[in-house]
Amino acid sequence: MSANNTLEISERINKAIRKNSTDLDLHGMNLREQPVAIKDLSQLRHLTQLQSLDLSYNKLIMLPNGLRHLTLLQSLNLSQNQLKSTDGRRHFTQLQFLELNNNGLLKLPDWLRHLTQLKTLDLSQNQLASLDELSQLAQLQSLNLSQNRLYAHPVRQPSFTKLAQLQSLNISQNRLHVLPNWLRHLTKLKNLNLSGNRLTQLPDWLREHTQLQSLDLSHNQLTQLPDWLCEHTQLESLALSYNLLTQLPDWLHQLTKLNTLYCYNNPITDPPPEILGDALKHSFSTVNLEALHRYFNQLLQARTVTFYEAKLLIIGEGGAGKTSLTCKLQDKHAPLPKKEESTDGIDIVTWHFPLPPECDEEQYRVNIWDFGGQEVYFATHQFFLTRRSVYVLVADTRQQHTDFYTWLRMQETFGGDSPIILLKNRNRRHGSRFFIENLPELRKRFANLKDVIELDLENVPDADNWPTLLRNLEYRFLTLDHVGKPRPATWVAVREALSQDSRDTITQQQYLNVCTEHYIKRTDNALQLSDYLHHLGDILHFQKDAVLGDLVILQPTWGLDAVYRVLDSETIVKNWGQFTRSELHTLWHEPKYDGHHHHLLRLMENFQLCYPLTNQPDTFIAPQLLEPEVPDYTWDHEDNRQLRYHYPDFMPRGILSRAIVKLHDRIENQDLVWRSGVILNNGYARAELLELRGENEIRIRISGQNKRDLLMEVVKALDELHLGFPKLRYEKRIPCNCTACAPRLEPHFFNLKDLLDRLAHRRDTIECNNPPYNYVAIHGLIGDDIRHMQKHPGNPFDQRNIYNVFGSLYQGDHHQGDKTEVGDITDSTSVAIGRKSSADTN
Ligand SMILES: Nc1nc2c(ncn2[C@@H]2O[C@H](COP(=O)(O)OP(=O)(O)OP(=O)(O)O)[C@@H](O)[C@H]2O)c(=O)[nH]1
Ligand SMILES: [Mg+2]
Ligand SMILES: [Zn+2]
Repeated sequence: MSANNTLEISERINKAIRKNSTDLDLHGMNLREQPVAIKDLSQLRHLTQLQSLDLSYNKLIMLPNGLRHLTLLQSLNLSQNQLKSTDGRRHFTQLQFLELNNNGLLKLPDWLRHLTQLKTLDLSQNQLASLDELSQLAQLQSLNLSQNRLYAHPVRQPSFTKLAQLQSLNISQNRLHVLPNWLRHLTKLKNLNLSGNRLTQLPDWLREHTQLQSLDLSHNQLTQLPDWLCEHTQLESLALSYNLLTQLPDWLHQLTKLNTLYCYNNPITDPPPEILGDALKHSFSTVNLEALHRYFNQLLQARTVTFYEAKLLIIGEGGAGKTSLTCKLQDKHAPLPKKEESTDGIDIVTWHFPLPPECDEEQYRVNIWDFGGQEVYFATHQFFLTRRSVYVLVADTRQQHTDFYTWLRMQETFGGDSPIILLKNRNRRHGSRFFIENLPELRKRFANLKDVIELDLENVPDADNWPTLLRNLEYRFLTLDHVGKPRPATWVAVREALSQDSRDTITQQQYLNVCTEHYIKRTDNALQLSDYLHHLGDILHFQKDAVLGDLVILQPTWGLDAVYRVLDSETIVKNWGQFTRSELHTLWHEPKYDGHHHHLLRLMENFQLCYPLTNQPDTFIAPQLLEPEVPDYTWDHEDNRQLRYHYPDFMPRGILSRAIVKLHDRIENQDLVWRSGVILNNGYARAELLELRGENEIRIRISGQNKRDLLMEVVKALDELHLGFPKLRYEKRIPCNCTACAPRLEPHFFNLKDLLDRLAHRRDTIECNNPPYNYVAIHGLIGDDIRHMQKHPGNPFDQRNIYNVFGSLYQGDHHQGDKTEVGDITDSTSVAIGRKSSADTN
């Protein structure tokens, strides 16, 4: 230490003493000797107000003695000295910032243990191997251990469980081959510098460190990044330079906060160099993340995966064992449900089964819809009998009366070509065997009926046929048409995101946002996907509905439970289906329904389950629950118009109650309506609609003036309803008006289609079926119901006419006589109706 130096040191210290300073800077003063020998340094003890002291860049080998009096010291810089070891006990109890870097420390000073207020500690560039002294520093936020001799000792590891505040840790350049275990507990870390070690992989427990905002992995020997890193969505900066990576993984685009990415000096081939550009040329250049996202985006869109997901619908009479089957599919050892646990409405659960190894995915996801078997539900259930699904019809063998024909007709009507497995439950080996007498006939008639399996669900998993049932089910699922078809990979990402979402509902906008996040940016694509998921039973989204279109129901049971709750309500049943808005508030009292009552009501209206009374505010009727008894009413039998809808083999439930909902504002006095009939009144004419289940018919009579207008209104409503049953066979029948029939209450009825066929073949008359078998003029039967004749819509030069008769479209040319049915005009509802009724012939 030169004389000059000594002078300057004492001057600075004395000045600080005079001024009662809080700061003192003695850095780079060449302080070298044994501090006890420096008189001036011992003066430090008078600086009792000192809060900040800089002794860096000197040649101290021990701490100056005077320091121990500086009890208010908050910041102490001792970096760049030669404090090989540090002596004694010191009590810097207020110390918050301590720099001990670059001192050649072999061991941490013992007094570090007591620095309980310490927030920042720099220990870099020493020769430390052990860190035990740090384990009590509960306030520590930032710790620099760069350039030491740390190694991951397998046994002797400090416990850092108390370092809960630590946010920044630098352990770069320590020659670590693996990360030390003590890092595991530091899950609050935001900044972690691991660069310049010898890491070949990252430990799985680093997955928990999801708060990380910056992670420096540069200068290691990583060959690939672990996939779980995609969960570190807080990451803003990621340094990967100087490793052995060949690929940047596509999940990087999920790190939406990432703004700085280094990848210099890696043998990366994917993405190609064109995408990474400068980032491969200079160590200081970062990856252009926008370009990278675009690249991944395109890749994702081009990439397709196969979707393995479908709906299983379990139908059958009450108590047949539907829920039992559902339980056993999910867990073959599950106990059977109790008798009193009859299913309310519909339960939806998922079941997974493993896929063969050659498939893209590991598991097939089945959404099981377990339908309540009580009769009151049947009309409503129909809405959920979807196509492109697998069905199981469960029959209890002890009940001989299961009407297989009706069940199978219903399944065919609503399920399209979906396969159905018939499960004969409770088929005790030694009990009474039951046979389905007409099974061969049923099989012939119903192509959908694929397998018949006899089983005792009670004995599952030991029941003989249980493996057969599983095999059959799996086969049916794997051979569904839509399954295994490639879909954009983005769809899977969205489906995953939605199924992770625990909310019951989200808005359409929120749904679109989820899609955008997963690179489905166009609204039409997003809606196409929601339609698909709606079909799979994953979600409910009635896109086209004015009220419901904005709501994406992520948990279908959220909506279904609410709807069935109304139909099940004792009060509402007792009130013959009448209820008020305030009763709904009581029924839907849970917070999950808050703010959604209008949606749920709309859902019910959408399913044609209820209608509002026009003469009583906030009051509704669920027509399925109306009084069964026919009320007294008068009817004028003079000069009625009649039309009947006949269902030759199967009449679905609820057609009339749904027609009532559609036509509710015409109901006479808003009260002339009962479970199987209604009287409509438009001020000129009255219409009587009756549902005769025994006859498989809806019968319509009109009396009064301008009968045709009201008839057309009724026909329009019914035809629209039938559009929902593409496989339903029905015919429209019109009464004969011959002299023999006219006076009769039960005239002969012609099938409208036969009449039109005859006209098409230039036959203007038809023979009545009642004696004396009069010939009747067809134009007289339907003449004024030919609503309009128009030119062929597709070709203005085509002179042939289009007839619309009771909603059925025909085209014909009177001069040439070649009248053919219109089947290929696509864009009008009435044409579609014509096509439906033409299915009668098929
Ligand atoms: N002993 C015996 N009992 C059975 C068997 N299958 C079902 N059960 C019982 O029959 C009762 C009705 O079965 P569920 O599975 O609830 O019938 P479900 O078809 O779901 O009935 P709903 O939900 O009312 O339509 C329950 O108490 C079952 O435990 C069987 O194979 N053997
Ligand atoms: Mg059940
Ligand atoms: Zn007749």
